[in-house]
Amino acid sequence: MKEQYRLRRERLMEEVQGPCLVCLFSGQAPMRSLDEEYPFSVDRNFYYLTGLERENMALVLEKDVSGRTSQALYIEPYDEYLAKWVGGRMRPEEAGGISGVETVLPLERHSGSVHRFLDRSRGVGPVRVYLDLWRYKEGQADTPAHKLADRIRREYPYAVVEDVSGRLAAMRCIKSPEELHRMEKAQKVTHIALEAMMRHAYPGVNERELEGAFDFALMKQGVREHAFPSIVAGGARAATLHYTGNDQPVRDGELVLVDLGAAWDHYCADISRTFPVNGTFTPRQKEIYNTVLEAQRIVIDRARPGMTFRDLNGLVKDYYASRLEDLGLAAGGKTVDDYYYHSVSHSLGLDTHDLRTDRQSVLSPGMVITAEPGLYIPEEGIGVRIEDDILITEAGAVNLSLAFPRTVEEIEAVMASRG
Ligand SMILES: [Mn+2]
Repeated sequence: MKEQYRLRRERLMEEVQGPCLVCLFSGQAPMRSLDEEYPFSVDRNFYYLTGLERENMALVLEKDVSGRTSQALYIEPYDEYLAKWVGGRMRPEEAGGISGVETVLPLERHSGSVHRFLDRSRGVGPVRVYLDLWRYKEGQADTPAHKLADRIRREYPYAVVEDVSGRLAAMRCIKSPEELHRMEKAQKVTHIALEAMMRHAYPGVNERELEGAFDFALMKQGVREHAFPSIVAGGARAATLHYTGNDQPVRDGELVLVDLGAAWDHYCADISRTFPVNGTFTPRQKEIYNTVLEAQRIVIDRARPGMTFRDLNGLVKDYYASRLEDLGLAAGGKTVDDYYYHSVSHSLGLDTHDLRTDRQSVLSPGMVITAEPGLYIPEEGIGVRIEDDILITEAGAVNLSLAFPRTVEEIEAVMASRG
């Protein structure tokens, strides 16, 4: 993997305009209460370029006036005392070994090295500092990158601060064979755990217990990392898209909608399945289920490079529109939007909602996206979503989730194998 990280850094340095610095930070766990922290989760762009997943590290890539590049990692010093409490910090040779960055320096020298570069570049013409300045929402807390951006704008007015997050998103969008391998591992462990959960279902089971059955089956495989908090929603609760209460009993005759996924080396699986808690679909449930399944089949069959996310969603909406009357859902002027109110795909990778794709984003070979149509009829206590993860290739989509039970017959067969 070391070679991969090195190539990614080199590619990024080819794309940015010199003389410049690119600075990325691994991040820090926020404090939770008193002396406790939230679990640490590494900055995904930092991880993508280094393979390192420790707190308080910084990566600096430099391109000088003549176009020569150099790289350095800044890490906290190894601490024998801390090692006895929480395990040792990484030693420089270890960090260098994983990332392939040869120069590893103490973190306290980071600020000085940024200063030296900017000071040297005074008067040579435009000099740039590239930082990850992505913010999801207004008022979001400043990251070390935002703080550094403010400082540079204040103290080095001749330097131009640029946001590098878009370039990294474009790179991360296209998966390498090594990344796909990790995504396949995430699919595999998720598949095993999902079937274990389905076999654990019985009328009256609490959603929480099903969530636990999934988690237990993951941990049995040595996996603890989830792509996102599991959704386990019985009956009408399935109509709440991001329901995570997971604490109600599922009654006999109801469907359970689950949306969950493990992560393998931070690469995510994102799967939804809907199954009858008692093991057998009613005719009406089957009718709705098969409509969603057909919508998914159409999306997976037709997805190919050049299409947009909006095109994919259009396929689902057109198909549903043609079925609404037959399903008895057109009464009272109701439309598809009353029963289907999310979109069918998002990109997937190191993050569950991997990149800032919008409806106009175009599919390219090497992208991994979800295919997840749903239909939600709360007045009938029915919510169905079927979600697989697909790889876009020149020849069309490859379903990475092919092994999961998908049809009514396959799902009933898994349920029938309960002990
Ligand atoms: Mn999804």
